[in-house]
Amino acid sequence: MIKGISLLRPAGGAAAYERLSSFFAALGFASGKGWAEKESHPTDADLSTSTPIGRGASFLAPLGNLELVDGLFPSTADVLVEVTSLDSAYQAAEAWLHSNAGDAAASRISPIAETHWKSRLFTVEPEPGFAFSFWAWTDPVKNKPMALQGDLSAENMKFAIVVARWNAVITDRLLDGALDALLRSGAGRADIEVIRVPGSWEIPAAARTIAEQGRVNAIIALGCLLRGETAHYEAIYNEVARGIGQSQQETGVPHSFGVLTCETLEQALERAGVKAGNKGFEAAVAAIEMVSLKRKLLAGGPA
Ligand code: DLZ
Repeated sequence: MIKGISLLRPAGGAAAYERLSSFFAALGFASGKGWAEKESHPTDADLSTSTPIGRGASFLAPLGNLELVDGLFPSTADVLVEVTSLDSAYQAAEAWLHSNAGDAAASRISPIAETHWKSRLFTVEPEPGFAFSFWAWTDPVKNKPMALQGDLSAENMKFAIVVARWNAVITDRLLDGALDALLRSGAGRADIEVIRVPGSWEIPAAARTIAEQGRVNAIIALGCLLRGETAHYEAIYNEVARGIGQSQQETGVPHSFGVLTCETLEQALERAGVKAGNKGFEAAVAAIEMVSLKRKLLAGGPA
């Protein structure tokens, strides 16, 4: 199995080795392990003091490729470095040359130019005789796999919000957050049902009944369990989470999980809109996205 590819260049002396290493570090390459080979001195107690007879500085890129070219060559240099932002790479290369190449700086870097292969490129010579071409696609999403994902429009979707009355000071805020998300995403008021249940324990049963009726596209479960004040907290929490998950899997109706599990009331307040966002809002957004994604998946791809 091929594992990787290394392009080796003699740096032409220790000073050039150090300069080129500093250039690649400045351009954002991750450094690899490198190596240093020393002459063995059986009498030397500490080999680390002996001079290396050879050393390698390693610079890593996420992808490598050995490319043969026939005919028109795509660049000036034979090492091509693809980057995500060519302008940032250019700035870094210019700054490095400015500090390290003195008056020769301007002559060692070409302007950025369009290529004949839908990209932009510049060539830089950090050390005389060592030219590297940096490039990026003109179309930034070229060659990137497009993810299939749900949209965040709630138009033409129906939702049920099942909300526990226990710890209402929290769950009312979660409900406000969920309604805010749905309405601002285009859901109609008539397309949102709010179902109140006594406590979080009762959420799965109600959610299941609604899901089986098929009258909504998604269910948003909202509750708040406080560890400090809940006997058998773990048992209740596990059962609520399991029941909501099971209802989702067995009915095929997306259920989003907005049941807070906190140590204290203060912590719950933070997650209900005071400091750390509103989990009701987040659960509603997740529900919208999952309805949209489900529609796309069932349609066999992006709409
Ligand atoms: C009983 C109880 C306790 C102690 N704590 C909570 C809680 O922190 N959060 C919550 O949503 N519900 C709690 N409950 C109520 C149970 O969920 C359930 O409603 C009752 O046990 C009745 O079945």
